[in-house]
Amino acid sequence: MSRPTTDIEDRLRQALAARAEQVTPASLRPADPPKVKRRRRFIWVAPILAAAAAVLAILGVMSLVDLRGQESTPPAGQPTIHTSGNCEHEERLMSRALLRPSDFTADVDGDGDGDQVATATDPKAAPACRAFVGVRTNGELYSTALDPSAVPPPGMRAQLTNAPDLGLDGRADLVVNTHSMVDSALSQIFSWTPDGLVRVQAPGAESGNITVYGGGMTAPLGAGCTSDGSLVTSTADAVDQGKAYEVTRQIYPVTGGPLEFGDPRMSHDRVPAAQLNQRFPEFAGGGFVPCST
Ligand SMILES: [Ca+2]
Ligand SMILES: [Ca+2]
Repeated sequence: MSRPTTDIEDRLRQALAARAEQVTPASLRPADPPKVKRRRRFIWVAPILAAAAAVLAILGVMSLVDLRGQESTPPAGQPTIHTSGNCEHEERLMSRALLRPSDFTADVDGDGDGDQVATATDPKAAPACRAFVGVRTNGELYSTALDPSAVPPPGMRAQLTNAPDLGLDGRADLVVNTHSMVDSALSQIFSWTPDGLVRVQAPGAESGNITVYGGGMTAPLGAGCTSDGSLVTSTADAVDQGKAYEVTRQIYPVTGGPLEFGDPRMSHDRVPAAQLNQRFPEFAGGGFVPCST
């Protein structure tokens, strides 16, 4: 039993039937499946991303090359410098001191050629980094810090004063006046090793520093060397109301490297005051002449 239709339904059915009769195989579209039309932005994004990746890769390689260069390659023409490694300004100060023209040369490493030697002072640094001594040899720079037990006070500078060959091993040793005393040349001694300069403890002094000359008129001090390369340290006491001096000399032979001193040979003399500096030139600052070249 079918449901009765309305007039509107009958008229719609008739209209659709009439439209269906107009459809032929030629009017139908090809029976291709529907296609999804992709958005074009994906077509452009891929090359952009690829190009960006390539640029980043190139920059990355360039960056690595640059960083490696800073780590391993010193500036062109700049010699390698070996420092004590503990002081902020040592490398800069000593590079400048050793690369500028200087008249002070000595064969520090004993290869027969003179080496440029220099000192530098960092007046604002703590005592451990206050002053340095260095040598330029075989195209490289070697620096080390003065011991903090005696360093230049504000306004003063370390000064290289002598380069005697203690031990007569062909290697000049360096005597550096710290200028830490007003009336005395309180100095430190440095000697060459395969690793560079090292400070040598001077014998007979608790601090390891040595007074090259000074001490005043009543109790002068002096240091020097003998013609066979032994170290000399001398003291004198004024006697006879200043007309004469009692002089005690201690002569330390070098018994090993870099500078190892043996037991001293001691001597005592009494000399007229007027003959003190002539007989014992160490009291006048000329004591290292006998073993210097
Ligand atoms: Ca040399
Ligand atoms: Ca020597």
